Amino acid sequence: MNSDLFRLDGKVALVTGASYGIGMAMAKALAQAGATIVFNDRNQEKIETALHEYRDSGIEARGYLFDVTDEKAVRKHIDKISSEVGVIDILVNNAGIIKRIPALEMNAAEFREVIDIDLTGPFIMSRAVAPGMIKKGGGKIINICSMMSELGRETVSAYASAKGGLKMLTRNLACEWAEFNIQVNGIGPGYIATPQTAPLREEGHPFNTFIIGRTPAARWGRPQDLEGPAVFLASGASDFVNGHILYVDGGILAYLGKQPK
Ligand code: NAP
Ligand code: GCO
Repeated sequence: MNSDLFRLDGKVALVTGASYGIGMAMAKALAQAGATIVFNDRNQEKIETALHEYRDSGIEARGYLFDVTDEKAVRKHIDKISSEVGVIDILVNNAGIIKRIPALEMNAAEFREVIDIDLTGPFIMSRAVAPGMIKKGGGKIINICSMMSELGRETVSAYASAKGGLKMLTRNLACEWAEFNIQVNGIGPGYIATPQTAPLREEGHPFNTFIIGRTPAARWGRPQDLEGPAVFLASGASDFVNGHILYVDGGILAYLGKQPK
């Protein structure tokens, strides 16, 4: 096997929402594999803080201020990145939000906001970077899906609808863009310890015990658990992988649940 199969030297990788959490962990891994890292956030202060953290890790990342749902701003910044850094070879659609509200209490505006960021945002981003990838002869798009791409649970109807849709957007774009040597795949993390899940991990929160019991690996995932899967799907090692969602869940989706003793 070619030992450079997992190397990303000379590649430009844009990871959305990578000022902390899962996005930053994946971005650091892509950088260690040789990629030049670009990321965005909606908050300049968070971008500045993240740049220091990347620099402390020996990574000269570039941060850009734009919202993934703002099509005009996205197109403007993709052009800006192309001229300032280079044409994007790897796009990781990581930016996302969740609203944990029972469906009977959620209003349409709250539902729409989650769909807009978690599903329409990845479409806008993918649509903006694809022309450059096509001109360049190919590229990699990685959509960050979820357990909720496959399973439901109370209070996350908008999020599950978005992440289920993101799974199918991944498959559809994979079908449309494979002829251009663009591989579109997904990563479906299990329950990962980040700011997004912090409310579920508070001391004594029943969900904490529940998730440990629903995870064969019997632990919360760490952002670092996603580093290898991200490098794999961003690299030449996955050139014949199209439309696949790689679940990184400690076995949750394989598990009916702890059997009674
Ligand atoms: P997080 O800690 O909440 O971080 C989300 C990131 O996305 C933040 O940097 C956030 O920036 C950014 N973002 C949100 N909306 C944005 C927008 N409209 N435009 C640009 N940036 C935006 O989340 P995480 O836990 O790292 O999760 C990252 C991704 O993995 C999400 O798509 C999430 O759904 C998915 N995921 C998470 C888990 C988990 O257990 N943590 C499991 C499966 C999937 P701001 O600070 O500006 O909001
Ligand atoms: C929740 C959690 C999950 C995780 C993740 C699981 O409230 O159920 O936030 O949705 O974020 O998506 O894969």
